[in-house]
Amino acid sequence: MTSKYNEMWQKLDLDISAHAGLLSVLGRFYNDIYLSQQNRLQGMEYLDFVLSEVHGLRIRELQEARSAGRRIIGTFCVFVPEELILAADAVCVGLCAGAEAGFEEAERYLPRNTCALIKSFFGFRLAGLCPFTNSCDLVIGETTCDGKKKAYELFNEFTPTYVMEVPQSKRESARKLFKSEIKRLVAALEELTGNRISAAKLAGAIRLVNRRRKALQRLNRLREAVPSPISGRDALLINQVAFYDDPSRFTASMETLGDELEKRVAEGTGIVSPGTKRLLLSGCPMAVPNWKLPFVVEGAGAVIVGEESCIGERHTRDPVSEEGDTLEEMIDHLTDRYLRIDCACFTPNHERLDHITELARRLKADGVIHYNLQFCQPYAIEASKVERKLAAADIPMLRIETDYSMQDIGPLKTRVEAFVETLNF
Ligand code: BJ8
Repeated sequence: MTSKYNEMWQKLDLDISAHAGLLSVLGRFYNDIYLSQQNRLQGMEYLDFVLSEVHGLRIRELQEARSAGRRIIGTFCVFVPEELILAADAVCVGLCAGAEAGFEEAERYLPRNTCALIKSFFGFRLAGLCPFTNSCDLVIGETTCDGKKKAYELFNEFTPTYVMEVPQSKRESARKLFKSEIKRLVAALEELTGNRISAAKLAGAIRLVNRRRKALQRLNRLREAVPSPISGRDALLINQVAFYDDPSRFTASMETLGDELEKRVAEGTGIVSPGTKRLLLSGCPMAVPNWKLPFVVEGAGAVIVGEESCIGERHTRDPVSEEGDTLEEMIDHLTDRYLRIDCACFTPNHERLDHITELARRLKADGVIHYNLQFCQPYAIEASKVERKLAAADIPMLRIETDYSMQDIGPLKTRVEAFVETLNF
């Protein structure tokens, strides 16, 4: 790939050869974690292709869209309503934040004890490793956790960054604030793109994003089957790619994959044997290419059947109401839908506890692994409540706190294996 896309990277002011090391490590991981799986769904070939061209064809598509006058907008959080970006005829891409890359550069600006996800998006940008970020005309950040909201101030020095205010509670006054923030974003997008967000455009964008949610919800529902028809690794990859692939093309591929999965479930075929322990992952998002924990968990002989996370259920769970004809009504629907997100940055956040329990039961999970990135306080503190809620429902939980490095892979394996072992009794 290196020589094929040299010129394209140069246009983005990037040196592709600086990326070669990271790409070859990723290629090796991908081979070990993904391509080595037996009995994989045929539809996963599309995902393999998209991932193999993540820094090639997809970037070319973005450049072509830019040349055609469309703006490219990057995001890091599921609070940013993608529907508005699409309605402004811009392209929305979720940016990489899942690898230990450029941390040395990032630590020149950020404290060492910053969550790996924040260090990663900073590091990718500063070390010149992310063609997605360099393709962006604007990044839309949000005031969720303190680390992110302060990091965006600095990030703005390198890439134009707009910050959307997300309230900390769900009171009526908070809803008003969030609705006004959605309107402020509408105005900012119209100014950036020169396109008006009309009711007709927004209705079309709502339908498009809902269709993708529906296709992903269908895949997630099919994972209720015993034995599980798809590995957690593959499901995570699907949820990760959903953020940066073209939404129409991706949705069509996921609908085909859903048909294949449905057939498998009807035949009673699984990716694992029926007695395999089923686990739900819950907690911090696993941004691409963070595949570490699923690799460890499934290597320990269990199967992941769901992700209570923003790269998973929280991203796809709630559709936006398609009722109403006016822009005002649609903005109300967007406000309500996005405020249903149960991120740990909210207080109180009872809904998340109920969702985890309900999800674990529906997926027939034998246990839950609560995943925490080191230095992420919202999820670390909320983990105590999650643990108590699950204990009351008689669902075992294991707390894992880690980062993106591979240094703790041995102890992680030992802890996960021991947890899976206890589920047999
Ligand atoms: S809606 S989970 S995507 S904020 S892991 S950076 S919280 S210190 S990512 Fe998130 Fe939006 Fe919430 Fe979802 Fe901070 Fe924690 Fe790091 Fe995090």
